[in-house]
Amino acid sequence: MIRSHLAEATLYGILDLGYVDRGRLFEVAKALIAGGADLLQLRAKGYQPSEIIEMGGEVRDYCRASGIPFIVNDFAEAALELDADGLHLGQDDGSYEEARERVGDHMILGRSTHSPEQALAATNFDYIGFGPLFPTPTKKGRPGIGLQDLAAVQASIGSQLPVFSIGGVKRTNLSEVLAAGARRTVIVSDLLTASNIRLATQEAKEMLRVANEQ
Ligand code: TZP
Ligand code: MG
Repeated sequence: MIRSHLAEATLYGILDLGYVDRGRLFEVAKALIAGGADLLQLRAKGYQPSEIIEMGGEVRDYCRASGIPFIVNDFAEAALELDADGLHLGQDDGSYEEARERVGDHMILGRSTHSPEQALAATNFDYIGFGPLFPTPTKKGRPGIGLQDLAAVQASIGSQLPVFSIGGVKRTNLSEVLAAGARRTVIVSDLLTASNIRLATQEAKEMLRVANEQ
């Protein structure tokens, strides 16, 4: 069952339409997966569910063939129609119970959290994102929450569900994020804007592998 892949997942890649043109989605998905991304999310802010459904099919098929969970951001309707493996919800996207009722028992449900309180309140989800650690153009207008709470959140709930650090994480600061207690991370812009996405993904994955070996 694809949900069990989560336990081992360390690097979460996001196909963010703010960085990737629609016409390049498939090519970029292939590069992220070739580089070692363990999960892939389709994040298409400003698009309608119908457009997300239209653009997601090819990526979903490739993820499925590669054994990589394919997660849809924001829209249960699009996740269901695409037969996605998961749905990612922000703090304003409704409760766990509503979402679970809507998508059924098998879909992975993820939640964005921005404070230790929100993280501890989200343990019924299958995974959480915790951040943004640093201010980031990918999520404009949100302050960075810093690294100081990462270790405590990881220690208190990290054995119950995967905690992915997120927000301004780059290969150049990943060692600092790992030293602060992160075990898993989302990286968006640093991978999507790299001149070689596959190699950039490999570099990040290797840093995560080494940190998790210790
Ligand atoms: N949620 C919190 S920060 C963020 C999201 C979707 C964006 C992360 O993108 P980047 O480019 O890795 O900072
Ligand atoms: Mg949302």
